[in-house]
Amino acid sequence: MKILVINGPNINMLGIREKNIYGSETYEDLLRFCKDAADELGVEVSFFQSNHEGALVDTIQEAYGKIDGIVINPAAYTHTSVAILDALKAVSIPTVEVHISDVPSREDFRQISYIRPYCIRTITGMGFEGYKEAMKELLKKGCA
Ligand code: CA2
Repeated sequence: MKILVINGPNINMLGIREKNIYGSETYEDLLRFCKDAADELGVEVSFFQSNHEGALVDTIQEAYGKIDGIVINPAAYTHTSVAILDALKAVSIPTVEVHISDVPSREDFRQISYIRPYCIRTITGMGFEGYKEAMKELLKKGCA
């Protein structure tokens, strides 16, 4: 029952700027929130954040055979990265896509998600709570 929470570029800057969009809590607050949620749900959780597309791909590949479910917020790479989609397909680990902000109500360029077709669910606009919801979804589907 192991879940890996992956966050993409600039998520480590949460709480510093654009508080009106992403809230005032920091990346460390997000980690604490996810750890508490995982404890409550009885799952093991690990974390990875990077600003580099290749590092995200490497981490997804390394999860093969070790991780039961992935919660991923690829941040800006959501809207550009075929490489992250291909990595998820390659490892075939059940995955939920999460976005802190309400992406559907934002700019046109954010409306494409390359990973969405692969993911079992996409959660947007729930803030940190979306990560807990994603873990619950993986549990519900018997993935983790
Ligand atoms: O809503 C989300 O979670 C996003 O994945 C966040 C990304 C954005 O590119 C996606 O379209 C939606 C941005 C990550 C955080 O960006 C920050 C920018 C300034 C200050 C703090 C964080």
